[in-house]
Amino acid sequence: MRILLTGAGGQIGHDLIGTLVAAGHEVTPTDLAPRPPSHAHAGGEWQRLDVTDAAAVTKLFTEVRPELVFHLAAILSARGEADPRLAYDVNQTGTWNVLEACRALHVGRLIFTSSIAVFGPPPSGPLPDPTPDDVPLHPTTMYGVTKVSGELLCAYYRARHGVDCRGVRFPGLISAAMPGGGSSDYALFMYVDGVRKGAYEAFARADTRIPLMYMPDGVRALLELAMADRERLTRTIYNIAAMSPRADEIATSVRRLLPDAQFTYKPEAVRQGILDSWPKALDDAAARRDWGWAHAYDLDAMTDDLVPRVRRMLELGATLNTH
Ligand code: AKB
Repeated sequence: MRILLTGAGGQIGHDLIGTLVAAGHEVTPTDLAPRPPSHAHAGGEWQRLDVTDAAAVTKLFTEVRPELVFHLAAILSARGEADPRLAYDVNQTGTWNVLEACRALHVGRLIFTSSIAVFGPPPSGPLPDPTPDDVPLHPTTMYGVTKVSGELLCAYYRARHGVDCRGVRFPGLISAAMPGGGSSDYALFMYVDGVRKGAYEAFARADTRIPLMYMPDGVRALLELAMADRERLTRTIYNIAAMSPRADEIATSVRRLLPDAQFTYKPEAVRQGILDSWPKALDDAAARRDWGWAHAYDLDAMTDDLVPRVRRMLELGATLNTH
């Protein structure tokens, strides 16, 4: 199958490209920046693409003629609060441009990556715990606002133009790869700095609890949803869940493998505010029912797999900064 990825230089692209290439697909990873060295192993014919440039999106889609598109390009929550205009351009206009190209060129299927950031505390009180798919959406970030809009645009293009758009609301994703401006990054840095420095001061409180997922589960969710029969899907966008540990529970899990690692907590106002606005856990019953979604990794299984991978990544000289 001919598959095109936008935003392939990010954390999801790092693992998704390799999986698609290994499965024998003809993959075109695209991003604004050249292929990062961390993605060198993944394969595919890398192309430069700025999703905010409608003409460039149409031109590349016309050349590649993808049958399936994974739309990953996005400015995440924390970076989006620092530069809301950029977040609006990439997430809102970029999604519009990709949907328009899919409509005009009759792309078979589009996978949209939404996020728990679509949720926020409703005026009536706290979010239900766990939070189901259908609650009023009150995002507190520009990232969340544009993801809500992207979800609605997907449903609109599907109903109005027959574009087979479907998507997941991702929890915070954790993997041995460079994260990019997310509020959930504290969780990954507990592993990275736990390994390389033996210590990490988290920008979140010890009792912070949000939905998290290990990347192999996240990649599998995208592939399973992409291949699911349309007739079985009762929704356009699905909650998917795996685990919801508190920050200090992640520390305990990491210390099983790194007993000397020290974790301290110094909440930073903006990112803590974002984290507190998100659900503590997601109800993903619809995904489990419609397309058989089931996570494989709980917290300790993720830790056991991830710590050696982070070690290897650091030995290979990856340049990760602590945010
Ligand atoms: C972020 O922290 O902004 C992202 C997300 C949860 O969508 N990782």
